[in-house]
Amino acid sequence: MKHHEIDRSHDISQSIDLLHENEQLKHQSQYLRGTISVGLADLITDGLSHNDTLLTKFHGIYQQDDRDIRQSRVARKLEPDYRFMVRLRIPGGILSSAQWQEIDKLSRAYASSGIRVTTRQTIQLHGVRKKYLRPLLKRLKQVNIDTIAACGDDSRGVVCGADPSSPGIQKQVYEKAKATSERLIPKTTAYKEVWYEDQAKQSDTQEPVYGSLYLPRKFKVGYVIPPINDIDIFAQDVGFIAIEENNCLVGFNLCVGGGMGQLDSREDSYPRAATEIGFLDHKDAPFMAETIMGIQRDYGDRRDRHQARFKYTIDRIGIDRFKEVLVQRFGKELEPSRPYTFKQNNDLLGWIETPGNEWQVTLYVESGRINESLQDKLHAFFQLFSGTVRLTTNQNIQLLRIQDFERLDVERRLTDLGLDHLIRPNAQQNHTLSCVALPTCGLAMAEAERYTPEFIKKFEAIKLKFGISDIPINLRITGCPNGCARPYLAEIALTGRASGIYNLYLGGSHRGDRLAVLYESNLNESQIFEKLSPLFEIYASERIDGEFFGDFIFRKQLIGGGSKHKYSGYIHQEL
Ligand code: SRM
Ligand code: SF4
Repeated sequence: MKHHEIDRSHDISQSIDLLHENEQLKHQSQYLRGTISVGLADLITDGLSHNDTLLTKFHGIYQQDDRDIRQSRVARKLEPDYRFMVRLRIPGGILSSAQWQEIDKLSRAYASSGIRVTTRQTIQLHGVRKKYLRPLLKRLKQVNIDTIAACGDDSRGVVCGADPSSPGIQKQVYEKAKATSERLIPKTTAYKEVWYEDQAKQSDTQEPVYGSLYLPRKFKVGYVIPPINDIDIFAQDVGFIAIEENNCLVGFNLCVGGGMGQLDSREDSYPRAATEIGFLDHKDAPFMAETIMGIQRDYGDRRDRHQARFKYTIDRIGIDRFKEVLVQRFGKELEPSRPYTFKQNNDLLGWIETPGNEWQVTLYVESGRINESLQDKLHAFFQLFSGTVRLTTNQNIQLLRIQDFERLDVERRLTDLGLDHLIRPNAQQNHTLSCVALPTCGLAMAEAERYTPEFIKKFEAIKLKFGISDIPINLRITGCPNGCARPYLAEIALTGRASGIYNLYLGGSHRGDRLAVLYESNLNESQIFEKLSPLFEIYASERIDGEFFGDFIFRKQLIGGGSKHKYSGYIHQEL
């Protein structure tokens, strides 16, 4: 086999009828067309048919309804208040100022609740009416943005970390992330047909890599540049850790099989930290990502969607067998992993000078939510900003490539607009993430984004009581166990179980290299603080200088064994 050929020898040979119904739907969808166009033309309902809502996910579009008013609409015998969430594809989170300004304009014209920066460094526009979907996507196209594969059983937005101290390496790694995204996105012409009404000639082989069944489940790829593990590399299905030598990018350490989502109700469902399996030349990274995606395509579970993520495939076939298949398909062995160090998994804050007399500054955005008033201020700011924008996987915005002579001017404008406080959030805010949850997320069991400001205030008050308020603690809150804010890598995490009730996880690290462990289930707010207070008290008096909370309770073995995941030690020890 030639090095870059795709081996389809393990193509699905099982009878389609035996597979999960979503597999049958994909197979019959004519490469993701379904009847979406017919549904868009049907103005009697604001929604799409059930099957089409599954297919639009592959196009980056989710049908949702406002859960705050769901019951009252049912009582009035009205259909749910259907609206769509549109997730953009922005590999590596990089946007020009002009692109930002257009997204800002479009969100005002077509969406209902501002802009949301996601934990995979892209933007979601919520509350888009069905009739506005096409106009929105056509306008996005004009600024070279699409939404293909932002959701669905395919390779999702490829994320990319940042290292401002080394812009050359950062640029190279970003180019890899972009190339990987282009390589892994579905090639069906259905997207153009449905959204741009462009009747491009259908090629004979619509999906040379995916085939008609696409992947068994979502698949996530990320690139990171040590020492900043901002993207949480160990949460990715496939992770590339940049290795530089003498200021040159030489290659990547490869991690496989990370994933956060779990079902509390199933013992065989668990978060998994990716396993580091070796080193590869930087040129091979996009092909490696495609090769691994091919293995998941062919070996992933297509009957049970709860066992279909790549992490379960790896655990089922075994890491050694996986490596054998990988080497066979990749065409060469991996080299042993090379040394690197992670220092943190949150964003670098404040003004940072980058080589070449340029600056970057990070604007903290609470839970990634850009509400109307913040959006207005940013609108005014961006009209005079010509640099580059980077969305971060910690839901923040970084302004990049600010020339030395522009810095004071940018700083003054941020201050005049009342945005300077975003440059200096308090340490706890910058270490807190939460997911969207209610009212839009159909899977939310408890509040997250809307609850976070109130929770942080009380959390900080308890920290103050024990004299540890100046020590940031990685805190993550999600409205359900799916883990969209990567809670199982936090020092303290709450995952929603029911309204006001959360599971409490403890013991992740500040570097994102150790999984947290379930400490207690089904706690309300006061029970959460009752559990945390004695731990904060011991931490305050017994910690070693500079020791973070997660490391402390891990060292002291204060965390129980309630978690389903098999490993709670460090994933990566410095080589
Ligand atoms: Fe997520 C499903 C929001 C990052 C694991 N996620 C959802 C849905 C689409 C709910 C649904 O299926 O109906 C949520 C839409 C809510 C809404 O109203 O907007 C949703 N996920 C998000 C975002 C917006 C959270 C945020 O606050 O930023 C993130 C968008 C990322 C993006 O731009 O692509 C988001 N989701 C993640 C991450 C974090 C990551 O990838 O780094 C994870 C954990 C990593 C992983 O995939 O294992 C994650 N989301 C899930 C899962 C669990 C998957 C699993 O393996 O079990 C679901 C549920 C599912 O797929 O069935 C889910
Ligand atoms: Fe929704 Fe759960 Fe993801 Fe939060 S973690 S956005 S509640 S699916």
